Amino acid sequence: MTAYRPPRLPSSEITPKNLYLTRRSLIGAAAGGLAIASAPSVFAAPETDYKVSDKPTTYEDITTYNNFYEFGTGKDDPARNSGDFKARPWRLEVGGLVNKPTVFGIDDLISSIPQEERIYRMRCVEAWSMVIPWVGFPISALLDKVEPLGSAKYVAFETVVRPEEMPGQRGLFQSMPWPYVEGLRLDEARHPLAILATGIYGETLLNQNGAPIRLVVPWKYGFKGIKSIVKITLTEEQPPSSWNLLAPNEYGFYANVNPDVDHPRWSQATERRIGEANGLFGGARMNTLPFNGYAEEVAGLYAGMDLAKFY
Ligand SMILES: Nc1nc2c(c(=O)[nH]1)N[C@H]1C(S)=C(S)[C@@H](COP(=O)(O)O)O[C@H]1N2
Ligand SMILES: [Mo]
Repeated sequence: MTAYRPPRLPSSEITPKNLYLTRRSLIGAAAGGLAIASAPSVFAAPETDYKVSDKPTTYEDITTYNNFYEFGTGKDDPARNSGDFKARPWRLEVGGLVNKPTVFGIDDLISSIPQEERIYRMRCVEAWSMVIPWVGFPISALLDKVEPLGSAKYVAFETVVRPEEMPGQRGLFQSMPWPYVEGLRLDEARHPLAILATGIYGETLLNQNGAPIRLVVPWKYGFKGIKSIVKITLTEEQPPSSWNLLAPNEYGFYANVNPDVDHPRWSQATERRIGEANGLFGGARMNTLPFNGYAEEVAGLYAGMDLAKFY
């Protein structure tokens, strides 16, 4: 099997779009059972610090099997119900405990920071997973612009509230309190693996995946990946996170992928890779790795912490 590798960090360029189109048709061909003998040269990328040898999930699966409750609670709701959502123009407000609070226009922000491609394994708390070629930039690059104060210990994130465009935020369809909120410790947010994504497979992020900008933290469960962010605030206190507010015994603030700590209602020891051939037991089941396979890079962030307590 071909090794798929994201570029060495820091990388300076996005892979040209036509390469992604080629990739997509190759991945599609692979999914259809055709030979992909020609794939290695297309996928070849420089040696990297962050290797992913898994085959990327198809663009089709990544953009049609989603969690985005602002558009409904079904996996196919976000793709079906996000057509009216307007991801441009977009303002991202970054403030709180910083020297330079700033309101960024999304396209100015994107063009001011080199975009990188990162193929990451993603793991949802419901025990399914995908491998996604994200385009984006380290959160650190944004934090450097606003200069966090020494007193800042956490980063709080907030999704847009727009009931006119988001049916899941209207009346009876409301499934949780809005806005959706999330948070990271500042050192987690500063880790080079933590990115703000603006695209997938070289394409501008689609609405269902959190356009125009969303969080990606590959060693944590998917619900930390807050979408369509309008506000980022540096704080001294640990910020709230939506799923933790809703069910604190099921979803913790840390949400690190951990096969040894089960969700109260199901095991987290194995995962089902979306799009992989269905086997005898209903899907390509694989063992879940500590920190989703990124332990070498991130375990040090949690040295001395009881991860069963801080789940
Ligand atoms: N604003 C917002 N962000 C969200 C969610 C949501 O419902 N609302 N769902 C989360 C969950 S549970 C997951 S698994 C991921 C899914 O991201 P994807 O659909 O792009 O794969 O988004 C996360 N971010
Ligand atoms: Mo999730």
